[in-house]
Amino acid sequence: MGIVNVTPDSFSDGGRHAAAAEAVACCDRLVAEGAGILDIGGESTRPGSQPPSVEVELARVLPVVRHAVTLGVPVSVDTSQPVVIDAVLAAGADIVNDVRALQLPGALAAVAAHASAGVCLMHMQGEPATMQLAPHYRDVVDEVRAFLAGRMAAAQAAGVGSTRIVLDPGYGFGKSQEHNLTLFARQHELLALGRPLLVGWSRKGMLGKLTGRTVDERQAASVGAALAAVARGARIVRVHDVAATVDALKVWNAAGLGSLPTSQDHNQDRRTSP
Ligand code: 8Y7
Repeated sequence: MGIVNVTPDSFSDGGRHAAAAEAVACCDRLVAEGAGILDIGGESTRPGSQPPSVEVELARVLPVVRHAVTLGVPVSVDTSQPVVIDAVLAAGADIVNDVRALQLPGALAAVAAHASAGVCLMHMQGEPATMQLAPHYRDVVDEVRAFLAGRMAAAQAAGVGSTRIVLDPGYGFGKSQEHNLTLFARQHELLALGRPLLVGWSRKGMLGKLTGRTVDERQAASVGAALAAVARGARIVRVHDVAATVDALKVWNAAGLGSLPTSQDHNQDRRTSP
């Protein structure tokens, strides 16, 4: 899954049009590099950020979605807003990637109304503006698993069948370095929920903490994290550096490491798996 950001620094129309043109070019480039899914986002959810208005978010993403749906890969939109969900699915987007796991009023119904739409339900503690101030868990893996189970049940109750759902532990979203690493070490436990895992480590702060690299220097760390995430059962990796990640996964698969792990495989010794 290749990341396409449409978040101009400038709120002027000029900034918005420039950002849309850049995002359209980014879609083309990521598909050429081998992305299997595009993830288009108009809300920065980096720690400390405030959400834009729904109107601004929609004006950012809709023109990019209209282009992306012509490229022959599934299109995901990173949003929490029911109005945006409804508009992008009507425009032909395939997946809603919601860091708030469809908790905003009307979000479940908006996804349920489009029978073929998929959804990624992600765990986050708190909200982006404040989530990194004091993250706290009794047991991070148990709490993330219980949250995702609850959101999956809510989605199913609203009419979103389980085969439409993928789950995401939400690395970096209301989690300390220790929380992230504990969750990563035990990521395979989330496979017990019975749905594919989507994982995003690309260029995130914890890779900076591990390597001492600035955000622009984290490509190698991000590729390493993507492979490690796949080794721990991730089926979809959300990345900026698509070409490098695709190359790494080709080698991974050629080495026979590519078979899709199940929770049962992970409960056995991995070395004895066929
Ligand atoms: C994730 C995400 C971001 C993630 C899913 C960033 C929108 C922060 N991270 N969505 N979005 N999972 N599903 O650094 O980990 O890319 S934004």
